[in-house]
Amino acid sequence: MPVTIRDVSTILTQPAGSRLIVVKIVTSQPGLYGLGCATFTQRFHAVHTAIEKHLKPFLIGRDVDRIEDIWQTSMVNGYWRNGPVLNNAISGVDIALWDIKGKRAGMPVYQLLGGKCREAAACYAHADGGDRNEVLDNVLKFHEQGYQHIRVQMGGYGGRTSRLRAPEGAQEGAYYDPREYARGVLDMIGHVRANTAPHVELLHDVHERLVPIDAVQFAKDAEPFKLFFLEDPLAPEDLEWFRNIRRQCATPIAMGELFNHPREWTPLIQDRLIDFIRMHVSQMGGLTPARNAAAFAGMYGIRTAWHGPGDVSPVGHAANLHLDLWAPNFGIQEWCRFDDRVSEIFPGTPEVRGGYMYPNDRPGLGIDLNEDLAAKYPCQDEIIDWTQTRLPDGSPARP
Ligand code: GCO
Ligand code: MG
Repeated sequence: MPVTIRDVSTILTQPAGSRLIVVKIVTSQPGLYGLGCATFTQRFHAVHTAIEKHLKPFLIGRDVDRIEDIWQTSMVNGYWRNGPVLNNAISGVDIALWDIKGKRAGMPVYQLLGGKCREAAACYAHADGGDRNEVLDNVLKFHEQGYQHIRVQMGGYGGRTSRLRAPEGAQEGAYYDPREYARGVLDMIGHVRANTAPHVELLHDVHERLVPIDAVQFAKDAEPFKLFFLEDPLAPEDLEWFRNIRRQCATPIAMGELFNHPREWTPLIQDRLIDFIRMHVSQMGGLTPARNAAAFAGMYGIRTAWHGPGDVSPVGHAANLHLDLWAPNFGIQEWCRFDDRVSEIFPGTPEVRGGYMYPNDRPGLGIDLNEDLAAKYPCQDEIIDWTQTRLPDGSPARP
């Protein structure tokens, strides 16, 4: 008698900044349930509706063991496939089914993927600052905490604009000056590099804030600083420009958090145009496609660096960790350091010690969810403003 899906529920909670979306699948076996991450923080209502109104009726009664069949049929059940909302909804189901399979097998999910290649996943921390000295201070602080890999930003993404030259009547928005950002950040990276030991690995996130040719120049200018990787130098809409970067410099490139379709990452992998795949696992549809992409990338000498910001739930970070412990081509893991309130809502949230993220080796993902506590922090509606980016002349820019 197969164990089947008895109920599918969506837990929406916002305990600290980001709105988090977790799917809970309750099975026909008393006490057996799984958790999955479906977090698309900017469109949480849409994901919630996709799960409750479209996936749940489709899933009730299905055999929990058939993860692949459920992933494939869920992806095409609405005929049109992929996209951030549907992928996140399916991811919540997919990751929950992997959690269930691990619990049924009495094994952590990394065992189901092929077992450990490492005891813990090396993580990178986020150092920022208003000027190059403040960034350097924060880099040194993180290094003292044991992080060997540190991302350096100066004024977040796109930097801070020192002077606005917008024309009369320009629209409101989050203004930045791409070329001022590039000049300032390259100076900061050079300063940090000159004042840290060579073994301190530096990373930087361009966050698609430069026009393509300036991104090529930025990667070339950054080459002497031997970055561990330069992230999102281009937007997904400019994928063909990766060839230009690769032809002109050896700065390692990471890309993927914005990807929602395999046709975005497969060409970059096949032509070895990037060095790290950085997809947001729930944006690509869950553990099933992430495992496939990691194995495919490994055949081309490309490593993993799964997206791991504050708008991935602790369940999503746990899924990242199981992939990280297994993948022979693991690169690095982004980590955002949840506060105690979040860890209280999600018992078993991965722990980072001395720059490494450790599993707890409980069956499944090894994480749980206190729904009563989560309910105390309902998701708040908000019109996102940081993505309303504009160039100095007031024209819209990708965030
Ligand atoms: C990163 C990402 C994030 C995104 C955020 C969008 O490298 O972690 O760029 O900071 O901007 O996840 O909601
Ligand atoms: Mg990024």
